[in-house]
Amino acid sequence: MDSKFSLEGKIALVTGASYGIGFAVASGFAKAGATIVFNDIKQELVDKGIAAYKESGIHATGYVCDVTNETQVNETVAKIEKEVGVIDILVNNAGIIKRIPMIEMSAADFRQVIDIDLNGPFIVSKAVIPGMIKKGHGKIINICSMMSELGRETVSAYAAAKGGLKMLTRNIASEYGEYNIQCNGIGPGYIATPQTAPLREKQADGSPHPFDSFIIAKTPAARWGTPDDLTGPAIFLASDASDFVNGHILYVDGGILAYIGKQPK
Ligand code: NAP
Ligand code: GCO
Repeated sequence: MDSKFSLEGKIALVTGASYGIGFAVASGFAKAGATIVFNDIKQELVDKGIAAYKESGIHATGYVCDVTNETQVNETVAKIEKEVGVIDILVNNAGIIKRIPMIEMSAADFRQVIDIDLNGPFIVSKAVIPGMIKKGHGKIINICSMMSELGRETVSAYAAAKGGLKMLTRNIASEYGEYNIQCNGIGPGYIATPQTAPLREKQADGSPHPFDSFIIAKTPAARWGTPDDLTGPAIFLASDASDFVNGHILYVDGGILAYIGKQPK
């Protein structure tokens, strides 16, 4: 049974994986036997990422690549295929959020979030799928969100992008399933990373951020998730154990989507 969850001999590309969720997922893949490749938009971040992986005993190969730049993505995928090998597992993790009330948000800001969080996964998947078809197998994991299902104030662009990413996941599954490519999503709940740091900042008087208290009340597990909470589900979706799972969004949220929320005291 263990071999079904092994990633031995597999090459995994995780986008935006110098730190945060991408770094944790890639580190989990490495411990399951995969060869790790990642990208980030700045050389200094790629260098920092390589050093961080090395500190964890992981040899990772990093490339500077902006997932919204199709020329850069195609060149980087070709370089990876030449220098490391054809990609077996792709995790579309790179993403940003801009928290601005919709009627105050510029169209440029809205477009930038859609570009990175939705166009990026399209561009990278499009570059990687031909190699997977040639190889006769592939795993694509799109990092979705609670906002693939729910809205909230100030995150209109992000919710639109992550809702679209859920449907892009289902469409890749539909269009390429016959080539033994499985495309699924992971929908993390609220995870403690730099992206959510502003939502957890202590107040001036040392009390918790109101949003922090809100999320604890909305999560049955009564805690924020950690990036490590995502590694097991990601290994499952990247491994042979999920060969008949396709087009599924696996929510790893401590139960948020199942729960109406704790009654305020
Ligand atoms: P993070 O800490 O902000 O890390 C995001 C990573 O993506 C960074 O390394 C960032 O690099 C990179 N990136 C941004 N734009 C890029 C681009 N154009 N090309 C390549 N790389 C780019 O975020 P995170 O919390 O780890 O989240 C990772 C993914 O999980 C995102 O898709 C996010 O939407 C999703 N997610 C997060 C949570 C959560 O609670 N944290 C929950 C659900 C889903 P730079 O530092 O250079 O910008
Ligand atoms: C926010 C948060 C969320 C999380 C995540 C939840 O401002 O509401 O950033 O969007 O990042 O996407 O699944």
